[in-house]
Amino acid sequence: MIEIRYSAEVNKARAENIPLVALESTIITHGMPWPKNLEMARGVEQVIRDNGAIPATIAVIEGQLCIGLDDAQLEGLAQTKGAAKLSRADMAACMATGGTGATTVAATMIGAAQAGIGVFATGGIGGVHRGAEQSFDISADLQELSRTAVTVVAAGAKAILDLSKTLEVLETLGVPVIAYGQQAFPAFWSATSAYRAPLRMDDPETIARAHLARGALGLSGGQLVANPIPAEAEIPRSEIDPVIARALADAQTHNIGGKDVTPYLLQRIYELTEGRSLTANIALVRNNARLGAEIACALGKIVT
Ligand code: PSU
Ligand code: MN
Repeated sequence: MIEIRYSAEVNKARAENIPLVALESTIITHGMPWPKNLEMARGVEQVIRDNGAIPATIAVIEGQLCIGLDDAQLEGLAQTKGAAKLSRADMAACMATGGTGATTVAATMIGAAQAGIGVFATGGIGGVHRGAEQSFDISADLQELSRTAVTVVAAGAKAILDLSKTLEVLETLGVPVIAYGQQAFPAFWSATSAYRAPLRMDDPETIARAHLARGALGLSGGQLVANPIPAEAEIPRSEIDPVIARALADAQTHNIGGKDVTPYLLQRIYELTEGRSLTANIALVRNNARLGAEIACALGKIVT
């Protein structure tokens, strides 16, 4: 029988009506190197607890969809080499075959929705890759945002993507893109980009109300909250742009394709910045976790 397994901490939160925030696991297995990935995962969970909510890191472990991981599971996953990267297309297959895999933004949204969790915090979403007019490489995260009613807090889309095309596709799909506290759409390692976000909100309560208003209108799909990286952690665009260009060129030289593109680019940028991209990445995920917890708490107050 295929079933959902809740961690003890998540079960307790469900029983006591404490707000939950979902977290993805691909960022742990494919987004950051060991052992920083484990340190990040533990730290981000703690940020959520410190802000009045309970974290639910989502993954498929030996065929079970796990909503919330205990510390041993978190450590095990962080050390697993070759864990599958699961999106909408492969999550059910992984469960059916008893496999172990980490959930991307798309798959984490599906897991969160199944568990009745309305808010999810991560680093950056997948999007439209540069050169997509040739490669057709568009992340399934974008479609998921248009289908599954979860509010996703991210630091915009990674600057390795084509931000303009990513915003266009989100608009086509009817996904609200809400910049937090500013008008510019943030670009992951940098707080701003050349693009305006279509919407702006300045407090968690408004975001929570907008989430509920979508439900009241019967709209499928979630919201993307684009929360800029804190100023002190930012890598200026003038510094990160040439690094991104170099990483993209290397990906082409080595013929990297499909699911491997995003992990390859993140690893290459990590090497080229001598670890600075990782420090910034951790700072922005923590910042998103805090906002995610605030939105979850605001949602809890309105609903109960
Ligand atoms: N952001 C990060 N690190 C990551 C990812 C995003 O800082 O590892 C992952 C997320 O899980 C996201 C996925 O859903 O990359 C997108 O992959 P793709 O482009 O193959 O859809
Ligand atoms: Mn892709």
